[in-house]
Amino acid sequence: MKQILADKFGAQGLGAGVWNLGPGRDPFGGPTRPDLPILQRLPLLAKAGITYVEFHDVELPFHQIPAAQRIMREHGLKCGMYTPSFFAEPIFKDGAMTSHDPKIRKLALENACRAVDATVQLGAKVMVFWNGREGFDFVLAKDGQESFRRMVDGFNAVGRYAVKKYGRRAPRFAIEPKPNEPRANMYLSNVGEVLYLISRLDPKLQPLFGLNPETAHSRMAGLDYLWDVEMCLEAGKLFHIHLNAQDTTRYDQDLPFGYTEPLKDLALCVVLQDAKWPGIIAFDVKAPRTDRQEDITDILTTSADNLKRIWSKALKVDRRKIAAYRTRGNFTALAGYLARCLY
Ligand SMILES: [Mn+2]
Repeated sequence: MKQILADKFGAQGLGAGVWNLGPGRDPFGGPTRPDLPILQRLPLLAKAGITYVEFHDVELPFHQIPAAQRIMREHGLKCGMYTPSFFAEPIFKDGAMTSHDPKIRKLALENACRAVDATVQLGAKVMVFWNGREGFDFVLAKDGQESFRRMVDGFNAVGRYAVKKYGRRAPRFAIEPKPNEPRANMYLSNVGEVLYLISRLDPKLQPLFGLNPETAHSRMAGLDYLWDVEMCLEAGKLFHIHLNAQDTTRYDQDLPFGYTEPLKDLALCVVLQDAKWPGIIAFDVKAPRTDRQEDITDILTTSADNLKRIWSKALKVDRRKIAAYRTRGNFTALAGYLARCLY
């Protein structure tokens, strides 16, 4: 499968996170499968056709990088991105960069800087920020204006650290918006909000910052994922993508790519092809609790297979026909044409 996909996507290959192959824990129940050690998940990812693996700092701490790299070399894996997790540790329960406590904000910055070092060490070009606990559950629990300025200060500080230490080797930073979960209301909840934040950063650092839009996160907010991606492209800020599927506005499901809205996924592939998207096509999916251990990579192979199929159908979509439907204002007919291309 890897060979077929490599032909399709040139040198880019597919990406996925080690967390995609978890033990099946959810907020209401414990694991349903063995909690496979992170390094043992790497061969499974490779076997499922993944080229670029992604890690949180808690999954691959700095001192374990050499061990991971040995296994990655053996299996032809590269690191697609690395991300600090400001959501797992109890100390960050009310946010990291936006915490009221300056000591916690300092700790957040230290974690972020260590993650920059790990990203460079792993040879990844992108570090993702998903600031999972930045936000509020109760109104007036935080001063929103002050919180926003703290994020500006925090991201500026990380950017300055990366440039000072690594110069042109500094990774690019992709902020991943999400509207809610775990907080009732999250800061940086959508693409527009992140673009605004970037516009407020130190102008010298702004080129380092972009986005990692995720299908499920846009859909949870009731927003259209394709428009979110188009906004990133228009701004020159599409630095990474996390593809999956989501069953309407509810908790984050991380379903296989292509499952719920294949027609929208076809349109997404058309846009990525026309934009000559040079980055990795990465999945952020979650092996469901009901899948057995021996079937744990079904979530990846199903996503990859759907992508492969939809991508090749998108290559055949006649762009001149789309232009003609647009000119004539025949939008329902356009929808019908896309359906014929798909089904
Ligand atoms: Mn994600």
